[in-house]
Amino acid sequence: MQRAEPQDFARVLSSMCTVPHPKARTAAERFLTTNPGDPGTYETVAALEEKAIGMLGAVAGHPSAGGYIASGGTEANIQAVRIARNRARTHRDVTSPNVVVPESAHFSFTKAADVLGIELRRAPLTDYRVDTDAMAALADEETVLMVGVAGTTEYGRVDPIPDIATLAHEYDALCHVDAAWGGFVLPFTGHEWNFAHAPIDTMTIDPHKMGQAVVPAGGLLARTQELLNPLAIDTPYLESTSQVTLTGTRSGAGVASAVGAMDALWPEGYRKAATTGQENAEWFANELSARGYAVVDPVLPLVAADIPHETIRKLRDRDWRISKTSSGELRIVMMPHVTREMLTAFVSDLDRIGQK
Ligand code: 0PR
Repeated sequence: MQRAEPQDFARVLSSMCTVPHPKARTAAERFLTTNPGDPGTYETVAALEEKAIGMLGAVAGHPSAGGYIASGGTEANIQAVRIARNRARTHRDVTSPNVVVPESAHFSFTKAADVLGIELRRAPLTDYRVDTDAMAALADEETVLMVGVAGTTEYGRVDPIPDIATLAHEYDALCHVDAAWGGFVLPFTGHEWNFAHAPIDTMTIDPHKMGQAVVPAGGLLARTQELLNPLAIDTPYLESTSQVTLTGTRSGAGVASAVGAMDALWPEGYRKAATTGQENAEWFANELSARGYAVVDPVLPLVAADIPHETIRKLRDRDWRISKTSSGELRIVMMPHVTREMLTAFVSDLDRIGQK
């Protein structure tokens, strides 16, 4: 069978990447050779990055947030852990730091722990959301950060963010929210997830996922620009005197595309994508339930269902780009390119193959 070409999303059902908005693509092409890591030389893209952070802040309920456009959610999460570790080192003399995360946290926190030399403590979940009593039981005076996920990678669930923020501050730790995927969907739901709902300190919110920007465009937001200071290192030979980013040379294309996408889509375009995605999730979940498969109720536009491994393998052989949760469930992410027609064709293939 012919394999999908690059940028052919016709059978991609489990990815968190999507077709960029046309304005995001055009903007990216214009800025392909610029480097926001050198704002003294690339002034236009540097100004665009400020605009991008202002817009991301608006999406996250805090238009005056500080931050920068990162390479993705992994970098943003690593940097959030780094801020918390460095701050606790200077403010509280913490020498053996730990970070408390939900068991559902993305594996980028495992990378952060490894790179930064901190201990990761994983709190168990109840009904796919972190148990805050369990988080409290894991915390101590060396806890520098508590993390909540707003839109988990595997089940699209939202942790009790206000409770996590309160708990974190009781320990003089920071609170980080990972809304890498959920950030552009949650504004159109009733969930309490953002800076306006809780005194959270930092957030990951990625334009290159539901934001419909090109890859790479991740977002790190901080309640204040000063919160980024623990990341600053001197840059002696550049016009700018310090840098808070993890990477040096960065993608101007990603920055420009984030602005292009948000200019075009915030808020109505994102509202439409979120609404359509949720409708598709519920339709798809019903179709699978009607066939006797156990489905995890889709709170956000993401469906996990218990489909036999052999059936998933055969669907992959039919070129469906699908993946499984760590428990082995089929996981479909209702990204903006995933249409009802694609899902209908998928269900037909499932009917042809599926030996329940
Ligand atoms: N936080 C959350 C909640 C995520 O879901 C992810 C990515 C990250 C952080 C890390 O973001 P970056 O990948 O931008 O560094 N979750 C996706 C996943 O694991 C990543 C992905 C994206 C995988 C596209 C496959 C794919 O085709 O499913």
